[in-house]
Amino acid sequence: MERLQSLNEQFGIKGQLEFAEGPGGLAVAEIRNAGGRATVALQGAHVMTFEPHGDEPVLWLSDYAKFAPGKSIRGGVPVCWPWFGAHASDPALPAHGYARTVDWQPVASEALADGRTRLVFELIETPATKAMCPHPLRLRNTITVGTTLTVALETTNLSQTPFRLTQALHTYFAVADVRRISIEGLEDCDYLDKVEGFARKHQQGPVTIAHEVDRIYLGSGDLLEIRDPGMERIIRITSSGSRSAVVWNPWIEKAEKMGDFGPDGHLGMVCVETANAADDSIELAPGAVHTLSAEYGIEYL
Ligand code: TA6
Repeated sequence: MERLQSLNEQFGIKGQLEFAEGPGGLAVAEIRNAGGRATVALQGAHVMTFEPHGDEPVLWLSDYAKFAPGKSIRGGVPVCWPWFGAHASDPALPAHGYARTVDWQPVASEALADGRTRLVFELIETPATKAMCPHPLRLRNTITVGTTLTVALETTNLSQTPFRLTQALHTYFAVADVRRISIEGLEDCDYLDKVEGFARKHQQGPVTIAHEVDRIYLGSGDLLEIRDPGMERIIRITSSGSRSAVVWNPWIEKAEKMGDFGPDGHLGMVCVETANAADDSIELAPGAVHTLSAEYGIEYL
């Protein structure tokens, strides 16, 4: 692929960052350094894998994920933008927007002094994306890899009129057995329960999973933790630019219907999504910039 050669000449970092052909022929950026390693598909600027050096993967990536142009990848860190969930007025538009299924362009790379590797992508607007969202916007995704992974989504309103944005880092985390984990940090938050028609409820204690869970938590803080006794670790999620968090596990029936989880795939994953959703939508003034970011790290129990 000539494109890969050109990308490596422009943004490659010897021994740290290389562009290559990935699964399904998708172009990927392979990042590795003393702290950890990650693989990022250029489609969707989609972090597919991340593991700190010598540790188990932090992100879950389905063994049955479909890697094809225009198809969202089941796992990793899908970018939901410029809307989260169903489009507010046009049901024909794709759920979770289009950012995760279109091509992005690397625009900068850097070997940081602290040993981490940084790669910046910008979404490539096309007539198809402009047809779905005519409002002039710029979207960048800055990915920083070391012993932790940081994903920072920066939206700039390029027009003279305000834009209302909803979005999420729809992150899939690898767990030993979802039935044994607990998610801490959402205690006493209200949430909208999508499984029960978006009924508004109140979270008592840590979140546990024993059936389909699909909840938008409101007023969430900037530190959430997934306590996983099976892997004897805590996954720490430190966020900024977000006051809402989504917790999702499709459970058995819905996972089977989706077709890219595989047998019992739902048991090894949980989505804890850093979002601007529901009441937490963002009104972007003309020229304004909003950054939604999350840092993922682990601590052993
Ligand atoms: O974030 C949870 C959710 O909105 C669920 O309702 C489910 O639709 C999930 O996202 C996955 O959506 P996808 O379009 O990636 O299959």
